[in-house]
Order: sequence, then C-alpha cells, then structure tokens
Amino acid sequence: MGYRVVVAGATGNVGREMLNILAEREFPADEIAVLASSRSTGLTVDFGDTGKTLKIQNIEHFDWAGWDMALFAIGSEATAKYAPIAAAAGCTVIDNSSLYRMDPDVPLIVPEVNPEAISGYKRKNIIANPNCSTAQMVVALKPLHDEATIRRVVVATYQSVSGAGKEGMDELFEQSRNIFVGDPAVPKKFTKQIAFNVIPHIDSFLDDGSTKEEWKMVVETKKILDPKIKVSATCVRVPVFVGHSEAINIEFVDEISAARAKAILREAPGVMLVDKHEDGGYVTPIECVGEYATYISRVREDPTVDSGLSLWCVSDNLRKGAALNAVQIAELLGRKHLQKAG
Ligand code: 11C
Repeated sequence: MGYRVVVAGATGNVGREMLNILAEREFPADEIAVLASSRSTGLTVDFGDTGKTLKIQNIEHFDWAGWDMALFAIGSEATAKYAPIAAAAGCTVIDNSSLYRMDPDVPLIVPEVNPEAISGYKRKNIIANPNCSTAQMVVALKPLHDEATIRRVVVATYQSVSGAGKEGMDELFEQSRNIFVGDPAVPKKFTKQIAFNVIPHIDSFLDDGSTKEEWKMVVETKKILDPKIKVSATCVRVPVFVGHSEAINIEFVDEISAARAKAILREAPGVMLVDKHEDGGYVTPIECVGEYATYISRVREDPTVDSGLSLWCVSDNLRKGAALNAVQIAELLGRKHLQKAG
C-alpha cells in the first residue's frame, strides 16, 4: 500500500517540479491530490511524463483527513492559513515557504545533511524545506565540515530569476525581447532591469543593511549544519532562467588541502564534482537544469587564511533548492516514520 499525497500549489514553478519529481522517482503514492487557489480549480496538470493528468482542486474546500503528507509550495501567507489545518488533520506538511523554517518546533531538513532531525516533526506535524540558496550550499559544506570543521563561510550568490517565480521568468524574457526590438525594458517584479544586468537585492531589506535572503542563508545554515558556523552572504539576482550559482569561500579550524577536499566531495551524497583545470572544465547553471545534483567546480586553496578553500557551487534551484529536497524529505518521512509502502 502506498501513500496518499497532496501537492499544494501545483500550478507554480515549484509545484510542477514536485509532480515531475514524484513521477520520476516513482514515489510510492496510491493517490495524489493537486491543489491550488480557486482561480485554477478544474484545470489539469501533468503528472510528470507519465501521460497522466491530475485535476486541480480548490485548496479552500479540501478535506485533509486521511491524507498522509502534503508538499506545500504556496508561499508563507497561504501556508499560515492551511498548514495548521492540514497538520491537525493528521497530514504531515512538508513546507517550501520560509514561514516555519526557524520555528524551534519544526525540523528544517536537507536529507544529505541532517536527516536525523526529522524525528522532531511530530511536535507540529510540519517539516520545513530550506531556501534554495541554503540547500545547495549546505550539501557542499557538510562533507567538508565533517572533515575539517568550518569556522566561517563567505558566499556570493548568482541567483536565477525562477527563484522569483514564473513572473520573474516572464520578466527576464519580456525585457530581453523588448531590448532587442528597441522597446523599453520596464521593471515590474524586480526593482531594476534584470535583462543584461545583475541586481544585488533579493527579498526585503533588514535594519542592518542586509537582505532577508542573506539572513536566511546565515540562520538556516546554522540550524541545518552547525550553529557555530559564521556565514556572510551577498545575494545577487542574475539574468539566468534556472540554476543558482554560488562562489563560496570557506575557512576551516583544521587543515584541509584542495586535493583532500576534492576526494571527499567526489564521494559526498548529492554532490557531483566537475573540476578540470581547462576551458569548460566546470559547471554553469544551464548545465544543471533538470538535474538532481549539486555541482562543485573550481575547488582551490585560499592562501590568505591558515586553512581555507574557495569553490563554485551550482544547482537547479527548483529541484535541489525546492521540489527535489521536498520529495527527498517525503521519502525520508515515509521510510523512517510512516512505513506504509512496502
Ligand atoms: C529566490 N531564494 O531565489 C529565493 C526563492 O525563502 O523559499 C525562495 C525563497 C524562499 O528568490
């Protein structure tokens, strides 16, 4: 017998990827309900490449009783309304929004990094999925931290427009087209022109001059990996449709060479090391689209500190950064705690 699974937010970038990945990984689901707002009720969505379509139900009227788990990709406001209702009805919520991530009663999970933390899910019957830029970074950091203990991380991100949803992707497309035909490239979703430009601003500003996206990378890394790790982040939006990139500088307590780090990363779960010192011997965001791995390239020692490394990290933000991680959590939950499917 398999699980009864809900995907809430099935029409968005992440919701669609959740369905693709559930299908690709042959998640043991007996039944899948797809939910969205009233605007989309009655429309259908594809269940990956299976040829099956699923009819969208209105989240407002959904009866959560009898459903084992729900993958939420509906944003913080709607999550605040529906997650407590689903959880109270016995349906474990795996939430992609930022709402519950820092709640001490909600585990924040990246299965390659802190699978053991999932045991705390029963307190609220909710599990949080991290921010995309954090997820790929901690996959890269975890095996290195186990080897040489990370003291400090300085990261600059190059984040694709799909992190801002379909509207972000449409804006990059429309602005690029407008520029080619001589029309004005007017910003709507983004604060400045994104086509042929980069914008050092993701999410809202905080009092200290950092942004909420940068803050998330700091606090989520601490919660998932180790509260002692110091993180300094600069998050930048770039004109790339899918795939977040990160230039990561890491300072360690213990010595670690680039050769040793590469040997560790080669074996690390969820990591694909592509690091040849030649033209094209590294991964760029276009190559990671549709992939599961977090790709690491350009691993090198940083001679300006006692023990330091710099590296380049790329991953599909809609997959490892969101939908894949959520499905991996669902798999972990099923294996460890629900044990329904054979
Ligand atoms: C972006 N990282 O690229 C964001 C999207 O907290 O889940 C995901 C925001 C979040 O804009």
